[in-house]
Amino acid sequence: MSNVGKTLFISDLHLDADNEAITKCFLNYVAGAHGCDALYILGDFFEVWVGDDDRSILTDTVANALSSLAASGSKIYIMHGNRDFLLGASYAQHCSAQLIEDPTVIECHGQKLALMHGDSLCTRDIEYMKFRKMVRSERWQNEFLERSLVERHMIAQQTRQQSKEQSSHKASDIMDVTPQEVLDLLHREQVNILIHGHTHRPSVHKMRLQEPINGRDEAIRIVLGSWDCKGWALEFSSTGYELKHFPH
Ligand SMILES: [Mn+2]
Repeated sequence: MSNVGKTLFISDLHLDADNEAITKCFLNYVAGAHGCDALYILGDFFEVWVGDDDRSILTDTVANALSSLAASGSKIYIMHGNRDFLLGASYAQHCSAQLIEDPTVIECHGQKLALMHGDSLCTRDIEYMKFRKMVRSERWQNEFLERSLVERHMIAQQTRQQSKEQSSHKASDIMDVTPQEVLDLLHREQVNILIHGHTHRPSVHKMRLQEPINGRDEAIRIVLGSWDCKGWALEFSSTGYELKHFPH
């Protein structure tokens, strides 16, 4: 089946050398995606990223798979997530991909789509928002990247551990997007469709708008799934969209 005319969206694969099943699932997925118009990877592609200089069999295998997708004529875009925000231009180039900002608005089959990772919408998690602000600052990142790889891995490990412990105490609505943030984003960007990941709650949410956007009183928020026990992808084509999942 031809993939021409398809634009694909995935996120939250959390690729990790210790989880071969997900890597295999991803490699299969990419092999089956050859010829698509574009593949958008909306953050948390890798479970951890401490710098582009931390090369491994995993990072090379993934980059080669994406480069061969690019060679099939597909465009590839990568957005940062809260785990791989240090993924740099050099690795993106290795993947024949382009880094994109969060949020990014694209046009796809005549529809305007806003793309995000999703963590910036979870504003009720005040602790996390503070942490995000810190680690997204150029100063923090430069200081971090100057450390040795061993040190960087140690810090990343500690951070993940802390975040796991904190998350277990947080109410589940705190860990989800703030509805008002979603509305603000849609109005600010003047789009009726938002696609994001991060929350690991795959779904299609239809919303009624009190104030219309582009003359329409409806908006859609599509949440991608994490690849922990299934793979998830959103396919957009001229006939519409479909949020798909498939076994590892
Ligand atoms: Mn995330």
